[in-house]
Amino acid sequence: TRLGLGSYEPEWESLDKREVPDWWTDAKFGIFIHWGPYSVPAFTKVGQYAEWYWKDLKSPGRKAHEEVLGFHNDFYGASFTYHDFVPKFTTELFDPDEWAQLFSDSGAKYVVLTSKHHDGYCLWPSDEADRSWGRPWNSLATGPRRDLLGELTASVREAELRMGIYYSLYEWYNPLYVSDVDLYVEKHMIPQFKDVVSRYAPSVIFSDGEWEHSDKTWRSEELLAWVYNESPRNEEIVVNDRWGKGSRHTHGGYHTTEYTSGVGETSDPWEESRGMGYSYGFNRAEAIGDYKTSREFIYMLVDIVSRGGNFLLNIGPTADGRIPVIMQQRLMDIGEWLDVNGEAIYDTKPWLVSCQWSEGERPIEKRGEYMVEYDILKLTVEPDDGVAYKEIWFTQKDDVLYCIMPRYSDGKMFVEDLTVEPDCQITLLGMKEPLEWTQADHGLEVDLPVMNPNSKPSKYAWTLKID
Ligand code: FUL
Repeated sequence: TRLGLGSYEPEWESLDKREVPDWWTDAKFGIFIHWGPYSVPAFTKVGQYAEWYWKDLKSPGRKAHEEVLGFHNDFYGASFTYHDFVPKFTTELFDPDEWAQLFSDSGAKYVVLTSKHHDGYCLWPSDEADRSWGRPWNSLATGPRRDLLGELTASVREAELRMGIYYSLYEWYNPLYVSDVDLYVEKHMIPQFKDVVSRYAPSVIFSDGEWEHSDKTWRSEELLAWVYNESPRNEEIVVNDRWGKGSRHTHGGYHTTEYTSGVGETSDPWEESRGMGYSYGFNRAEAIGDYKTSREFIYMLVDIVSRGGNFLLNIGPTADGRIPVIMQQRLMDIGEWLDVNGEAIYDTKPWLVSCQWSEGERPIEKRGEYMVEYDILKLTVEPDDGVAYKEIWFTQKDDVLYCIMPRYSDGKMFVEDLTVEPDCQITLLGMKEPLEWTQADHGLEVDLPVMNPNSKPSKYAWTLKID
């Protein structure tokens, strides 16, 4: 059902026939970046998303309104506007090559940067932004005085990763949007979108902010036909499913889940995105306890991949252009793990089941407005406290089955209900010697070498390769 290049009609019936290119489903792990003037105040305590600062400030009735307003007035003063943050968005320490190196070291295969979030501020020199806002509203003319998107795109490609953009369809306070959405789409959004896609030729478009209007209002079919038929990287370009009110999961490309771990997701392909704490934009009010650990991110990645998804892990750089060291550390740990175990992640497909449970059903924890999370750590390191825990996640590639184990039990590992060919070879990724194994009636028993923690081939999780 894959149509040829250049042959899509501006209608969902035609557009929805396009399959998500394989490179993306094979890549499994990407880095999301939320960065903009909101990285200056970088604040919310009762809210979740610090990149919503402007909206929280202006909207009585939003959960974080009182808090953000109070903080803003006390610290910056009531006459300080959101626009006044822009000169403080200085990015002087931004080194795109260093960032790209870090992303490459993390094992990620693609990067997605906010070209423009809901505040309308552009990280590239967008004429449309300046015109419709009636003031310079881009990072080359103000604040950083740099084409942040262009610089990062070049470095990311140099590091041989794919580069993508996040693009918000709506802009909270754009004068055109607020007064006449059709005019906004015609005069501002469509030419601006085509400009950013033509200039930087992204491999991924993460569209967002679609929920206030229908796909007809956004003219999404027309945009996507252009993307698929005519945009510079149209052969490999991947888009998500945020193109019109109520049409997620129905139209466009891959399905986006957000702070849900993709729980219950069955449709293929899909991608979970989330920050390292509770926010996408950097939140200075978060402390160490708000951040997930490296162990948790590695388990999340494995868990998502075992269910056929991709993981787009978000970082929030600071206004002066740093990636907070704690975020760097998480990324380095994931990369170290993938160095040894990546074979069981990249280019794999889900197996017959995603995991083997010790007992019971997967418990789900609900938290906050958006989040559906299960406490992946509790489930896996406390085998004796009576709750169900994941013993093994599965992935497969060609004729190889990978069993990824969050706990390393010296001596024996048992894979329930698994029958293998008598001549199969079983190894532990990162070690050369094949392992001894026995086929029992009710499953496969593998002898795991007794090792002290420092000589194990990786930390946090280990992979049996059954070939
Ligand atoms: C949401 C946005 O409103 C958030 O700020 C964030 O960008 C997330 C990825 O998408 O819908």
